[in-house]
Amino acid sequence: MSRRVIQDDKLKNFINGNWQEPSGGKYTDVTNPANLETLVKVPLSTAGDVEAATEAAKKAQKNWALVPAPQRAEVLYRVGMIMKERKEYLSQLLTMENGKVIEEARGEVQEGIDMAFYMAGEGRRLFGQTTPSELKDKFAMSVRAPVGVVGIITPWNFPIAIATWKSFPAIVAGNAVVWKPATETPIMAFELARIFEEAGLPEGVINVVFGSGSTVGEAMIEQDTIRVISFTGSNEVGRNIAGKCGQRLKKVSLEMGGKNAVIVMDDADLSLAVEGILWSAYGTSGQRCTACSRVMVHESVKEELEKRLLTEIAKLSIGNGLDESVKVGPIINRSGLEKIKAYIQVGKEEGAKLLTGGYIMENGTHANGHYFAPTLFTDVRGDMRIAQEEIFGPVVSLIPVKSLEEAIEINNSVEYGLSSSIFTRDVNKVFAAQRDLDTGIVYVNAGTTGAEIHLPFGGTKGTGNGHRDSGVAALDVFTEWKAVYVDFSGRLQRAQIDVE
Ligand code: UN1
Repeated sequence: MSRRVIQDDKLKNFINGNWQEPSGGKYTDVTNPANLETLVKVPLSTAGDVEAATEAAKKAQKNWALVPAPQRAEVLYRVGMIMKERKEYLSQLLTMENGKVIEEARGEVQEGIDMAFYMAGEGRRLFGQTTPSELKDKFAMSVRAPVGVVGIITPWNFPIAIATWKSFPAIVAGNAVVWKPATETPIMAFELARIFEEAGLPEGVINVVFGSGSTVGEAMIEQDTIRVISFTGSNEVGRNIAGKCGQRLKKVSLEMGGKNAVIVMDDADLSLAVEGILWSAYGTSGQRCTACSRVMVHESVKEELEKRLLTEIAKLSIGNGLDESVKVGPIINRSGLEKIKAYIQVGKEEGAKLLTGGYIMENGTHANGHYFAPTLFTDVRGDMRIAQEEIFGPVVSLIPVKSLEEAIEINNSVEYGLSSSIFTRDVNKVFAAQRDLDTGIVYVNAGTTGAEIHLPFGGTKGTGNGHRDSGVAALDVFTEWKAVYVDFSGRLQRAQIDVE
């Protein structure tokens, strides 16, 4: 399986349709977090490589923008078809480089396939508006124009899905792309670039430059030709990008995580709530921006929920995600593990009660990978750090509450606003919650994960800066609105003046 990805054991950049070594000749290892095996080497590219990619994109974009959008879309249909044919192959590689269990890897690849077909459909829409002019014999409309060259920076936790959320709308709208994938998970980027190549995307329309944020990411910001940066990753890096892009009047779209909560009311179907919490908190080992990390539980069902969660957590099998029976895979790397461990200490010091987990798994086969035991704290207060900060691991804090109002207030008290959920059978509570929960995504009687690609993905406050990935809203990031007025009166008509 891994042989096919190896180009002399080293991945190459994809610039102007050519597979190229990084100009500085530097590489770093890509490690399977489940067993610490080296999979391949990934380039650590230079600013010069970014410049070459940007030049190629600039040249290619001029012609690409002139290809009718329905034809641009056909490339995406072909990309979707190839991804579908290769779904199992891609999923296994994804599990190897990222660690997520194979069932979830298949789900992520499917998310990319869905995005291909959805955005291909946009090739025959890309709707603008026509509207009456205030003057006689004059026509008015708005159209979406490509921005030009766009930069995308994608994370390791959804290395193929998020890449499709950003690159597909950019491409169908007539842009060319410079893409920096996360160095932890470059294999999905390599595979997707190959698929674009096979699907017949003209050279230079997508360019992949592997490397660090501090070199490749910064160089992308420096390039004046790159007019948009679309980034998913940490809040700290996102703020840095936003500041620098702001100075350069560069459009920037950010998605930077969450501190997502499930609310369990006293009338909830508790079995369903337990399933929803388990799936959205411990699935992907908690390494989703949308992962559930807080549960506001009505005090009257708190003990019962604790008991049921503990029973189910004890049944979770933890290990290499290629094994179909495994439910929880590894953490991406050592520093991820250490960060989670540090938060356990913080939680204990703050007075939270640790019910289970809380440790790095270092015995038996777990010693060969980066595994963290699924963890449950209870008697947590909404203002504790473990209930406020993003941990990005399999750690849940149960926060007892007396009412829906209190739960909503605690939900909204964090810096982030990505996803939230409520389990209740009361329709009044459902509608009040969907109105008052200050997050970009709200679920009713489901966990906090599992957004579908044809709806907007993103959030409020520290989660982003007002833009959305996926859905039709993604087109707003990668297009400029152009207002077009056609005067067919044959004389000079002055708006606001020559009106009767
Ligand atoms: C992410 O973690 O950044 O809604 C993406 C979900 C997935 C995407 C998560 N469809 O959980």
